[in-house]
Amino acid sequence: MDVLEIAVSLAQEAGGLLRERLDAPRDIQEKHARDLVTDADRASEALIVGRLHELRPQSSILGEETGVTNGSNDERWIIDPLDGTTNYAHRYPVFCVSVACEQAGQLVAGAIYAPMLNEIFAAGLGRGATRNGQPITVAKTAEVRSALVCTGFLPGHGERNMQNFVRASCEAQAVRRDGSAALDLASVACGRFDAFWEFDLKPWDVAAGVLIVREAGGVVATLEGDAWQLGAASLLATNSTLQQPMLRLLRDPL
Ligand code: 2AM
Ligand code: CA
Repeated sequence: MDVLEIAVSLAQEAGGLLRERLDAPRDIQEKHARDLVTDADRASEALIVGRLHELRPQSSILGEETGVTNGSNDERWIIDPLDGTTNYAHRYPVFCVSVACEQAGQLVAGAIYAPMLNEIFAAGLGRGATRNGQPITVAKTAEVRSALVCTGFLPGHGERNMQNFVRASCEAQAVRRDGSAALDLASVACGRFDAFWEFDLKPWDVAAGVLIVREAGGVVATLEGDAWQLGAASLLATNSTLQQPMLRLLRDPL
């Protein structure tokens, strides 16, 4: 299996586990105020990490729940075993597994699986992006007033994004706040959303989604308009045409 096939297979297997456990009684804890973790997050990560130890024993791993596992080569897997944990805890079916592979510091493969939507998004560097095996591209929307845009709020740090949320609500066709950054990026990649932005996301929230957006013809930048890189403090993903209009909108005073 190549790295893209591995990413897809791990995301699907872990997503199946999340789906199976969704209706069972769950153990839900707060890592920090309003930042949840469930037994399903941990089981999903254990499954993925175990498989990677078998399939890619020399690689490093960065997982949301287990942190860093150092390997001996320049390959690193970046995993969110359950993106959208708050949704999952409430049985709102918008959540996913995100698996990305980086080689020599470059994202080369990414997969996002949303089990309740039965959607697998995938991309390989230079190989395009797909949804359920079919090629996808970003939307052609050219004006903010025709755009469906999406954002998110980090638990406990919502104020920082409130003005942006108000501006976009006044100017765009509509704004969504769906609670899974990885799936929000996948939705930009397949043209459901025209733009997505958020502050302070972690590498595991976005690594796979950024590659999928880029391979679908979209553009990812920071909210300052700079080149985005893993660990950046903000992220704006658009269909490219809307990048400058969205940057202006999110900067302009009300
Ligand atoms: P999670 O469900 O994996 O925690 C919500 O807008 C997005 O923010 C989700 O992708 C969510 O991912 C993420 N998120 C929640 N808490 C976070 C934290 N403490 N740091 C970074 N991202 C977080
Ligand atoms: Ca998570």
